[in-house]
Amino acid sequence: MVPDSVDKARALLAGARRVVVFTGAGVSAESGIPTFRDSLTGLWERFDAQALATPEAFRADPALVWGWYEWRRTAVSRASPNAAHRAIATVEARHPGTVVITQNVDDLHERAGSAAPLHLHGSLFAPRCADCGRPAARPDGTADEPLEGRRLPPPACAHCAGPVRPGVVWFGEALPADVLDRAVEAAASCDLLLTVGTSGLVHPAAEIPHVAARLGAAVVQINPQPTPLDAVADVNLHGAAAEILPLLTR
Ligand code: BV8
Ligand code: ZN
Repeated sequence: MVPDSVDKARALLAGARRVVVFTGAGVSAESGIPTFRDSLTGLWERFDAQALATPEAFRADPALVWGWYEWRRTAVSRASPNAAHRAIATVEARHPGTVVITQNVDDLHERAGSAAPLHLHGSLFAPRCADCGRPAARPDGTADEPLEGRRLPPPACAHCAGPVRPGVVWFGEALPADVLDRAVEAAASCDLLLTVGTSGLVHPAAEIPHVAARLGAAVVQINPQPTPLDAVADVNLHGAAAEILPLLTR
């Protein structure tokens, strides 16, 4: 028996002209990628976010931070997209003009068939020089988990020999302005925004669903837990993305 809220969400999707799908770490949870805030698996529980996801941390201990990101890149490379990523690619195929906006730094949307997701927080696969900013070679192979601080010295930039850093947006760093502008523009002009697997706590990304709601879009949230985005959601589907999203695209 499908709850009527799923029927309502399905009807909103069927009638939508311009769809935005906004995703967070929860959409990759069923691919085995730990989220940031869930108990037990949350990445931050095992490592102190402020100790690793800031420019200061990288300057203080580049090998620890590079080691952690290489471990995460390896985990993503060994993972596969799940039914949620595939259902999102189905939405894009059925609704031309759909824009996928993700806070995630993995490439699982792309590997599931999403054409060009907007990565608000960068990517594990786009390292760059911390000094001159030039793109660096995409690391290949696999790095073991840095056990309690095992360090991997970052590669040196081929151009200026500076340290190569992960191509992600750290706390205290500005989001890429062009990407954020395109994301806000998409949210402002959509008539349906699906927010999937985000705690809605990290700004300015967390503003995206609010922009859509303020400008009249319907908002459907998919998350097993309540979040601050409950306040703007027209439909709240409490459950796992890999279970619920395929119900919407059936
Ligand atoms: C900036 C890349 C200024 C790196 C990340 C006080 C108030 C407001 C803001 C701030 C504040 N204090 C400080 C700030 C600013 C700060 C911020 O927002 N802090 C928060 C924590 C309060 N923001 C910044 O620093 C940003 N920059 O403000 O710069 C500036 C301006 C101009 C010039 C210079 C500077 C930069 C923020 C970006 C940080 N980088 N990631 C990396 O990945 O290592 S953030 C990180 O958190 C990830 O990107 C992650 O995606 C993101 C958000 O988390 P979620 O994706 O939502 O994941 P989370 O684990 O939280 O939640 C998962 C959800 O999934 C849960 O709700 C769970 O219930 C659900 N779930 C679980 N399983 C499933 C599921 N859902 C569906 N299905 C399932 N199976
Ligand atoms: Zn350089």
